[in-house]
Amino acid sequence: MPDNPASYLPRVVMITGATGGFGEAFAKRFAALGCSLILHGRNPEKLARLAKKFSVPVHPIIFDITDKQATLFALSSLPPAFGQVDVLINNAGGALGLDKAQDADLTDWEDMIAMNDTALVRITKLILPGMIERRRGHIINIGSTAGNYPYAGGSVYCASKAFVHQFSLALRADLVGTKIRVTSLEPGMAETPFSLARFKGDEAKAQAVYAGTTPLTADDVAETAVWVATLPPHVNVNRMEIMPTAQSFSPLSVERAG
Ligand code: 8X3
Repeated sequence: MPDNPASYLPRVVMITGATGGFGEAFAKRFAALGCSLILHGRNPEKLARLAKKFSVPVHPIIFDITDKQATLFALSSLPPAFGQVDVLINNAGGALGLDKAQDADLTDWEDMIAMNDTALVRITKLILPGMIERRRGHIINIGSTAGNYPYAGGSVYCASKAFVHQFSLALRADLVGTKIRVTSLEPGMAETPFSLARFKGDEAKAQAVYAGTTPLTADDVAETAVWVATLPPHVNVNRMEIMPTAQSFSPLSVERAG
């Protein structure tokens, strides 16, 4: 057990979807701690712009997370200085559409499962062996309140995030005795490009989600990620659900005659 809290600090942090709202906030917070960063994104220019913001060592990795071969290649060719990932933040993914199941686009459903679940388990599977070998590592999976409380129009998005929640907990069960930590970090409403992506570029619809209220910021969520990742190594936050104070629960819906 390390006595010096400085030894709790992760040395290399890998963030998927780093050019998105949460991703960039995670990168800023962990860079402020002096961590080296592996930043994943799909857009090389955006990723290069992001990487330039930090004075810590950064290794950008560019691939489509739904592409298995590209993922395998990028993660098997990490330079030695970045090869020992201490914290993996599985952040890439998102929501596509808010239509009822009967009206939703099947391709959107398949794409959400591919990004939010298939890619997440694949990346986890590739990074985990090194962590186990070193007996050091923390996997932070970005879930959502949508994985805990279903809502109309959320069918596959909610289900994909419920998967993240349960996968994270089952992973914990498997990893007991390895020293590896797993956290399912489950934010509610947060103002990021999430809604713009969900509504496929419709600014008015995206802005309406956050109008007249105070949502979480990406930095609020990043602050909690840093907290769970810098706790003493014998402490594991299994799941952390966060909402803005202005958000809460709805009653169940009931169909009534007339
Ligand atoms: C984002 C939260 O409520 O928009 O994961 O689904 S919500």
